[in-house]
Amino acid sequence: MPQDVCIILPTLNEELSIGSVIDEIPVKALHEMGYQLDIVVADGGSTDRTVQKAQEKGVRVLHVPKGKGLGVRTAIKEINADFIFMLDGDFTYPAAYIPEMLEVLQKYPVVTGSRLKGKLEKGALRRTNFIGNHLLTWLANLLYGTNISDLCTGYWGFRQDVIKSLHLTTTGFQFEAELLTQLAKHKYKIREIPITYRPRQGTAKLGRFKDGMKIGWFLIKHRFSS
Ligand SMILES: Nc1nc2c(ncn2[C@@H]2O[C@H](COP(=O)(O)OP(=O)(O)OP(=O)(O)O)[C@@H](O)[C@H]2O)c(=O)[nH]1
Ligand SMILES: [Mg+2]
Repeated sequence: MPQDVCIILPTLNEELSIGSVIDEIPVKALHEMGYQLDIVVADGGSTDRTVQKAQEKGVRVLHVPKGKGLGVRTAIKEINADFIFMLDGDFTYPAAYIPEMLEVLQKYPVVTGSRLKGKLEKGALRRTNFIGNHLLTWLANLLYGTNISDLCTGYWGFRQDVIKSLHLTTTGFQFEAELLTQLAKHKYKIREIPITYRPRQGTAKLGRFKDGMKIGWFLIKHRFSS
């Protein structure tokens, strides 16, 4: 029986990039591998032409509440697929790694694309984000006993039973940190593959310093509560 793969693309005003992200998904290769594919744009209320661009590409659009975490969580609840992927809609993460990530998911419950083990294209990660991500990753490993290299990556793949077993509550950019804390709590092993990270098209939604502090505080608070 063919297995299903769902790819969730969270978007907020990504009209410049969403079409290229969808075009880049290796549909043919995935079909040849025997997978059925569901591409879902989880749109948090774009006021530009993101939704129209996605519809023109013939993919499913879910209108989700604002906030990356809340948007992806809402999409996950509506999805039924053996393997669930999440990658940003700003063309920073090449979708070409999905077949390789699916191979990893045959053996591991979770796979991420690590930018810091891979290649950062010029201008892809600003110096402050680079340092902040290293600090937050170090803090996460220290507090949760994990051994990851890129906490804030936006490129994740899960077996359905795994993602649906996590207790996820965050609404915004702490979502990836919550994924890690929950995976660590359940002792799920995370496998990383090195990826190339590209500069984004369009404007960033992350409020750099403020969101970095919120992620750090989230990691600390959840380590010492219940
Ligand atoms: N559904 C939804 N998606 C969002 C929301 N905010 C941001 N996103 C999407 O989440 C992804 C990550 O947001 P970015 O602004 O790229 O954050 P970032 O990757 O940390 O920052 P950059 O390095 O500047 O790209 C992008 O695809 C956004 O369009 C939201 O409120 N709802
Ligand atoms: Mg981005």
